[in-house]
Order: sequence, then C-alpha cells, then structure tokens
Amino acid sequence: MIETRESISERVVLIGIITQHQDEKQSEEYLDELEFLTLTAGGKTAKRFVQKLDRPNPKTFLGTGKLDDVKAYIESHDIGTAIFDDELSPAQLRNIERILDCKILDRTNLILDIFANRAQTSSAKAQVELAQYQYLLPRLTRMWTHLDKQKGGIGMRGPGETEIETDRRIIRDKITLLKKKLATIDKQMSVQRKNRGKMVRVALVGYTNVGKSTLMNVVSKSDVFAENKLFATLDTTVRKVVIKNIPFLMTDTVGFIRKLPTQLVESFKSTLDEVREADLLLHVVDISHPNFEDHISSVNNILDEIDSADKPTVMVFNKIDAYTHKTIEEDDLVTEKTKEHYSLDDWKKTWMNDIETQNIFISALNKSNLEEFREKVYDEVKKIHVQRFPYNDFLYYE
Ligand SMILES: Nc1nc2c(ncn2[C@@H]2O[C@H](COP(=O)(O)OP(=O)(O)OP(=O)(O)O)[C@@H](O)[C@H]2O)c(=O)[nH]1
Ligand SMILES: [Mg+2]
Repeated sequence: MIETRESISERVVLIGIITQHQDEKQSEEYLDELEFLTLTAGGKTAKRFVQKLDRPNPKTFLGTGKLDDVKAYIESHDIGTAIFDDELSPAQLRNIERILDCKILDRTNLILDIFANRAQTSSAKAQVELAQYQYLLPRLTRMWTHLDKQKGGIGMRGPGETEIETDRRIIRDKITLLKKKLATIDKQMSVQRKNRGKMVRVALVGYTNVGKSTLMNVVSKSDVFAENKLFATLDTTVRKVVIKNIPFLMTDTVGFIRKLPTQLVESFKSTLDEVREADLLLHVVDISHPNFEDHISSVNNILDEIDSADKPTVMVFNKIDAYTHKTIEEDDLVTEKTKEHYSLDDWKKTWMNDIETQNIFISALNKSNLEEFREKVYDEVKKIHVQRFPYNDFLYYE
C-alpha cells in the first residue's frame, strides 16, 4: 500500500468554483459533499472559499487574487491543508503548492485516500494502490521542478531528472505488477462467480451513503458494515436470499460518487464486474438528500461507463423516514412551488410516474414498506428465473 498522506486530522480549507451553469445553492451542496468527504478522511473544515469563474484558471485553478486571500487566511489561522473540489492538473498542483506553501489535496486525492483507508481485502488494496500510482505518475515532476525553479535550474537538472526518471520507472514497474496481480484476482473472482451457478443475481447499486448495506442487512439478515460515512463499503458481499420460494444472490458493493476518479473505475474492474454481470439492479437512492436527482444521474453515468445502463432496474427510494420538504402557507400567493416544496406524493407524480420506471419507497432503517419491497423484487426475480429455468417452474412457484 502506498503511504497515504498522514491522515488529515488538522483543520483544512475547502476551495471550489461556481461556473455559469451552476447556481450558488448547487455549489454549496457540492461543497457540503466535499466537507463530508473531508470529515470521512478525518479533517475538519475551517472555511470554504468559492469563486465565480467560467472555467478554472489553467495555472492556478482560482484567480491569483483569490488565491492570495486563501494564503492570507491559511497563514493567519495556521491551516495545514487546502482541498480543491476538482482534480488539479499536475501544473496547477505545482503552482498552487508554491503559492500556498501547504499540503494541497484535490478531490481525486481525497477519494483515493478514503479508499486506501477503507480497503480491507488484498483485492481492494491492490485496486486502490493501482489507482493511486496511476494518479501519482504524471505528478511526480513537481518536487524536482520546485527545486529547479528555486535554485535557478543550473546543476539541478541532471540529478533531479535522473531521480525522477528512476522514481517513474519504479512506479511503472509497480503498476505492471499490480495489473498482473489484479488480472489473477479477476480470474479467481470470475471462476467464483461461475461456480455460483445460474442463480439469479441482483446487485445493489447507488450513490455512497444511501443505505445499500443497511438494506442488504435487513433483507439478508447479514451483517455488512454500515455507517454514516462515505464509502463504508469497498468490498463486495454476496448473500443468498430467499423470498417466498425463489433463492437468488444479492450483492452489496462500493458506492458511487460524483466525479468518481476514472483511475478508480478502471482499477475497480473486478469489484464492478459484480454489477456488470448482475441480472437485476436495485438502484438505491437517498430521497432525503437535497441533491438526490443529481446522485441518480451520477450513478447512471457510471453504470453507462461499465456497460450496465440497460439492465432491468428497480429504483429504491430509501430514507423516506428522513424526507422533509418546505411548505407554502395557504395565504402565501407569492412563493412559487419548487422541488423543495414537493411532498413524497408530489414526487411520485413526476418522472417517477413513468411506467417504464419501477419504483419503491422504503425506509431500510425503520423497516417501512419492506414487504412491498420484497414483493417487487420477487416479481422481478421471478421473471428472470422463469426464463432461466423454464422446466423447473413446478418446483419453485405456487
Ligand atoms: N434515516 C435513515 N437513515 C438510513 C436509512 N438507511 C440507512 N440509513 C443510514 O445511512 C447511513 C449509510 O448507510 P449505509 O448502509 O452504510 O450506506 P451505503 O449505501 O452502504 O454506503 P457506502 O457503503 O458508503 O456506499 C447509515 O448511517 C445508515 O444508518 C433509512 O432508511 N433512513
Ligand atoms: Mg455500504
């Protein structure tokens, strides 16, 4: 495992930009998520800096004036780390590091850190390590260039360059080794999956922290680690579940997130294969989250990336117990009704009412509507089961 940056227990500042396409509220919610990621990684947010920019400054992400504000704050408040809400290019990272003179993390880095801390099995560890090295490789130059600039370059270039080249070679070798190791793991896992026979396979998918593991525990009476932190689950758990008279396999796996680093999607191939090979997806959504529609599209994008967007899917709207909405007083004729004012019943009349979409509203925590949930899953599994075992139906159905 690569040394993860010593876990951030210090106070940090968060930095994001608002583009033309975003409103301030959305940007706030994105930073809320970054703050939650920071908290999960062990950091405490002291202040957020946001700048309106059409696109990030290619050299310094923020404008230089704004970056000076950040610097002043960092110096006067003894802040050790600045975390950016986007992946920084190697050049941006280098420039910002020079200006702010503190530890700089970007969103990708932060997510990789959390994954590294969470990884338990050798497979998860190898997958995260591969993603970390792939992230590191193009960024290795910064130390050397940093010195080079400070000392005027002459005399530094030779040894610096050699060192960097050696480091690069070591990292490339490690990447090759890890890829080989993962290919072996991939094969083992694929054999394991084949050995499970033709049983129908159902995968829980969804944004991180929506309650997938909680639901898995309730449905399969298993004991999967669930907690109110991001990426509680990194490994895949498979349980046999029987509803009425049909046995099937249910998989709980890693949660998705907006801007999931591409390195992670690639290196988590064997974990995501569980989703790719599933017959039915249960797309779990935290309906109590103000950004749940955004979450759904992030998840759909990732499903698309792993060629799994066209699978039969049931949308499972979880946490109905925690759902709240604003109300408009009857005599208030000014306030326009927006999504913030939707009750659950209002939501059910929106795109959710599309007959193509299969919806179920539950609370895994309070165990509400679980009977309906079981019925719905049973119906869907049965459809697949009947196709797969056409001659066995007398065995399985009333
Ligand atoms: N209020 C409420 N909280 C819930 C419900 N279901 C789960 N939670 C809570 O949501 C948090 C996340 O639950 P998990 O089951 O770990 O979520 P997950 O989707 O597996 O998360 P990752 O593994 O991180 O992707 C925990 O604190 C749960 O107790 C629910 O129906 N209502
Ligand atoms: Mg989980």
